[in-house]
Amino acid sequence: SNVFNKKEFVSNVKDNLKNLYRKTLDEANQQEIFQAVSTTVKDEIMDRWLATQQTFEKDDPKTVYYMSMEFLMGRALGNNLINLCAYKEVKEALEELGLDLSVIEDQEPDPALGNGGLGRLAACFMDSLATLGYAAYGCGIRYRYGMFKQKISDGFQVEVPDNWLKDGYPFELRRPEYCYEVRFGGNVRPEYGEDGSMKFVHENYQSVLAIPYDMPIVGYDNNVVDTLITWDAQAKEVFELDSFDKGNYEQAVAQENLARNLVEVLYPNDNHVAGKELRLKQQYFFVSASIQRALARFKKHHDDIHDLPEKVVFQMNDTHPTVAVAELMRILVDEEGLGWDDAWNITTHCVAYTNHTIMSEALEKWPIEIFQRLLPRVYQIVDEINRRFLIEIENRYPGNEYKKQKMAILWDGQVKMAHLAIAAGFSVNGVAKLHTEILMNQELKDFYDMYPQKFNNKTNGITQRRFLAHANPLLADWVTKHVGKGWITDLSQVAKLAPYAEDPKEQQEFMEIKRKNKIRLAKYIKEHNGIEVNPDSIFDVQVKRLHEYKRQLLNILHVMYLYNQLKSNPNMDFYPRTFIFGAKAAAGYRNAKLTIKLINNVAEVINHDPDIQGKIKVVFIEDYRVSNAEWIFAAADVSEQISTASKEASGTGNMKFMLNGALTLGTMDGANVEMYDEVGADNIFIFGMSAEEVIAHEQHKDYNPMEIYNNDPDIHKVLNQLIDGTFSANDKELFRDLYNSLLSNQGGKIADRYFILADFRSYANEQQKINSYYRNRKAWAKSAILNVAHVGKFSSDRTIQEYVDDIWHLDKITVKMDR
Ligand code: 26M
Repeated sequence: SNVFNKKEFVSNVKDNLKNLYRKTLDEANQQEIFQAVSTTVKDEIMDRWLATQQTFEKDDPKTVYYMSMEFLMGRALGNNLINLCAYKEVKEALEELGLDLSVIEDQEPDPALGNGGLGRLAACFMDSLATLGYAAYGCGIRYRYGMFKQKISDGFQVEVPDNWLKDGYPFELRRPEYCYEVRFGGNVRPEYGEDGSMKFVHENYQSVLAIPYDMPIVGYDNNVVDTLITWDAQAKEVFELDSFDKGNYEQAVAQENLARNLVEVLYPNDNHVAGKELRLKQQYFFVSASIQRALARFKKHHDDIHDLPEKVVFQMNDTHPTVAVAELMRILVDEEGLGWDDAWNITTHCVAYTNHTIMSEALEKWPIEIFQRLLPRVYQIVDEINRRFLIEIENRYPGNEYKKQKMAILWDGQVKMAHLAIAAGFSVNGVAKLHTEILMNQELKDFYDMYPQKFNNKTNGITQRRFLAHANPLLADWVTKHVGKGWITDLSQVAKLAPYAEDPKEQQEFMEIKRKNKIRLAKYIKEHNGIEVNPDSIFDVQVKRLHEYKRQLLNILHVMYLYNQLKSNPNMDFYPRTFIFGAKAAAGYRNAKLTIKLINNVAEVINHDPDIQGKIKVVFIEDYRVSNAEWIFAAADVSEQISTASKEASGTGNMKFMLNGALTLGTMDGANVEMYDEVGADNIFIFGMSAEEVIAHEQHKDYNPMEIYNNDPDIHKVLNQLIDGTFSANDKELFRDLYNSLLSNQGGKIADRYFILADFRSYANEQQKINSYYRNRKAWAKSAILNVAHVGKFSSDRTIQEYVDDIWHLDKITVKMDR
């Protein structure tokens, strides 16, 4: 199907340049051309978007509202062209004008309205929902500033604001006609009617207007375009400002400030809660607006609110939007006039909750004082939910005060958001098999005992459209050549690649594709880091947020160890290796930032040491983000997934590497476990303690890293190099905190709490196996191809179909278009 007629496309681009900038093609710069091309593509999307909306109107399908504080979308232009099946056509049309599509794509800012895994998962889910033909709205916040840009200065991370909207964003549509009011603060007063009735009146509040911006989510080759709603905040206009009325004026200024602050910036923490009041404001703001919009849509077709669960489901992406439970109750009780039981019955059939972490520092607990002051009426409702929940616990476990303490929603001066989500949600899911088991047997055991039927697993997935079709066109074509195009919407079809794994000619072709992708990345590294890397070396990659549990420190300590080995034994068996890192650290996370500095200092020393003859290179890629991730995955030989077992709920980067034919070096954690099951022990490198062993050590408090340090001379030497100036000649003390974190208990944190030293030897052993295995090119190629062939399960299409079958029960839609 020809989406664009080339001639027409070119003439539309020229028209758009004229209309947007009053310029001809020769006069326009690349950014202007990007805007004009994107506008042309958006116009094409518009017809499908309209047709999709008309289908919604006609068929009234059940709709999921995916509620998330984060959507880490990445660039839209290339992805939209892929899903419109127009990428090659447009690329050629532009070439005829002397333009390079990849240069134009590079003009687009990465919309980075998310931190990492959780936000990127939401983006993959939207892509799959549209591609599978389900009615879906993503609901989030239009942050003025997304995830910060990372600069590396003297080896340290510097955060730079991400002003992604500065040139205007072509793939969004402002919809002021669908605005809603959201109220904060004030007090609640009971008001009695003459008939003896009573209602609660919220007064003296501040309010803002929530203005939606719609972004199109283009399904693959099916005319379906779903919508990501991001909410902007605007002050309500205050009329008749009497110049003598100081109170009114101050009120108006306060509301302006509130609106501006609300959506100013994404909190750049990943798996860590800071408990900031503004964060709670953000949560309530987008949740309230989204629920209002969902109810308004529902009411266009229905007049009995009791039917809501048949048409609407709210999926809460972690606890961040959990205030939705109380907000929906508030609207049903206060505005729809329902009784409590009626409202509770509806609410608990409409909301479902996904848990993404067991890290205790990531559990959201709000001080009651803040919650009550900010959301007085919502708090009353939470209080009543809690009161009734405690009665339910009492009925189930009579006299068991301990259960009540552990499970209460309000306890110890705090609102526990996970408990609220589980008490109200009809579904509670983890994001990988192991993670869900840990939830059921450890972290949420009390809740599982009480509500076993709510718990279920939904192993994460990724979209092959972005992470293979767009990221790696060479491999995508190779796959298509062998199995046809079906994999683009049905990834299980890559299983048909398995026979080719044994074929020497295909092995060679595969390795040549990998080599070309490594050259592409090597150029990027040369341009951005000034470092020459050898495309014939093993590209060993760890890219993900920087967090102690993800153990980038284990990786770099091992690099130091290899360096020591090679220095003392220059002729040892060693295949050239390029260690590639990319990671942002939360701005206030000291050990994470210090680890970045350590990686950069180690790189500086090793990359310039002539003794090792360029056999090891260390590269820290600045500003790791969705757009450069696509190139990095395509070029990787080894994928480092080395979290302390039990800590990484799923991981999704692991799947993107596998899709691109990298071999995983990992622990039995998160979805690595299922990748191992799919690909088989011969094609993956597993090391380290099991989740069970880790949890046992945590419970028995019997781990002693000092013993390892004292008994293993290689480890001893590496740790000492943290404090002897080997990698910080000017300041021996620079890395003292990292050294201490491994060897001594400090401030409630126990020594080496992520078991780096415990796993070091088995990690080094697997790394040694990789070294030998890579020398056997055929064996390596075979394993790499088998990784691609067995990745089928890890498509987000599979994940979304499971959500639909087990939780959401959506209707499939078909969008017809006469063209
Ligand atoms: C909370 C409060 C205040 C500020 C920020 C937060 C916060 C933001 C993001 C907390 C956690 C956040 O993300 C957690 C996350 O990304 N979890 C990851 O989710 C992925 C998708 O399920 C999993 O694959 C990863 O294993 C998991 O770490």
